[in-house]
Amino acid sequence: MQIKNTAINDLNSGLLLDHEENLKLLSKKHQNLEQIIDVIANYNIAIPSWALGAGGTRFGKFGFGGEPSTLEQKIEDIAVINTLTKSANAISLHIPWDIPKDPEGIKATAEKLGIQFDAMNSNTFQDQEDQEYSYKFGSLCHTDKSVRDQAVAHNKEVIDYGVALGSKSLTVWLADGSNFPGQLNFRRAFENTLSSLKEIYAHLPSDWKLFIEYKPYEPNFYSMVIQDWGTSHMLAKDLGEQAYTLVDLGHHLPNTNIEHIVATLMTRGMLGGFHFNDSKYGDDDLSVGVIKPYQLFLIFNELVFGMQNNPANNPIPAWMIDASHNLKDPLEDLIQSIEAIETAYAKALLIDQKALESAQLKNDVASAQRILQDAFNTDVKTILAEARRRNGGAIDPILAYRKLDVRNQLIKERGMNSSATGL
Ligand code: RM4
Ligand code: MN
Ligand code: MN
Repeated sequence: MQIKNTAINDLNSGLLLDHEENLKLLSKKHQNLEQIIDVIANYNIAIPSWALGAGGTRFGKFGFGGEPSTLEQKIEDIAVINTLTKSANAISLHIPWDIPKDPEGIKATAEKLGIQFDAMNSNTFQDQEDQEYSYKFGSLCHTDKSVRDQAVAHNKEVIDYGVALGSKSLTVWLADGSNFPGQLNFRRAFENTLSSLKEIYAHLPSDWKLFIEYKPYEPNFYSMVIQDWGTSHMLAKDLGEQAYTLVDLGHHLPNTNIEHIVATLMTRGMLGGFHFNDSKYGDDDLSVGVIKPYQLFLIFNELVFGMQNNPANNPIPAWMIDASHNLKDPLEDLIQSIEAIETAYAKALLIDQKALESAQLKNDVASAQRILQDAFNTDVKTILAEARRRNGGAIDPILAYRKLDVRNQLIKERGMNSSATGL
């Protein structure tokens, strides 16, 4: 299903008067409003190919109807999100969940719909039917060299798919670890992982980046080989200049100060990518901003500061939503996540950095807090709406999605029982 621009214009026209009034009020208050609208209008977040259908838990899965069952349909769904929000112009593929069997054809479909290929993701956390060795006891860290070789070969293959599609990065997330004390020799597992990663890194085209994602627990509950940002950073440093750490918001123990991690990585130019989601307990993969919007704002404060004060040349991170949808329509959920990310970003851009610096230098704690909270408490809905409108997107994307009856159209096209690949 494709949404026509005229349909969006029609829907916008009913909201335009109020919107313009709000915009006038806001521009009286904020001198740098134009600049902020511009940043948000140029901001894009990649959508993972595995987040367009129903996510499940180990207890079950409830379908939505009209889920995309092919890669082409997944790209079409992302194009729907992008047409409404103008902020999701890329797809991130997980191999082998989404193998581009005809890369040229897929590339052409994506191009036609204005979608690019973001980071490629390898999968050595599940066994596939045709696979010779099992990853039950790990992949890149495995005690058996044949298993490690198989996992390395898979990652190289994922890079090759990415090259054919025009992607520029590979994200490696490993489930490797142990469930029981004594099961794994930590140091041997680390060294095996490093040497496997070195082989993968050697296969990386010179204009590619390698992102190393960390996670403290799950699926292994006693130890994970890449448990934290420090381990990821050590591996990336040993690999070379094209390797970076990737922060997934759900991959921290409760109450971890993630904004501090972001700042520390950026001082060394080592923050390569970001996976957005929200959580109450662990890797819950809830829609972004539903539980801890203030934390997200504080993270964006560090990102904004890091990008504006960047002696270590941290590249602009690769942004991706890594959430799962058990209850909400995945497309509505992704639109809500995009709005939450852009809300935090716009609020962080409203922070009076000069005033904050002067409060910090004077150790004026109360003022520092007030400066942050003034920005956080500003309603930025109009900024987001204006950024979308200028790009031809919807003033209110969820409302437009519902008025255009997208889910029912998709069910008509694809049937009630079509289901998407993924977790
Ligand atoms: C992991 C991790 C990876 C994602 C998989 C599906 O917990 O977040 O980024 O690819 O889940
Ligand atoms: Mn992730
Ligand atoms: Mn995760």
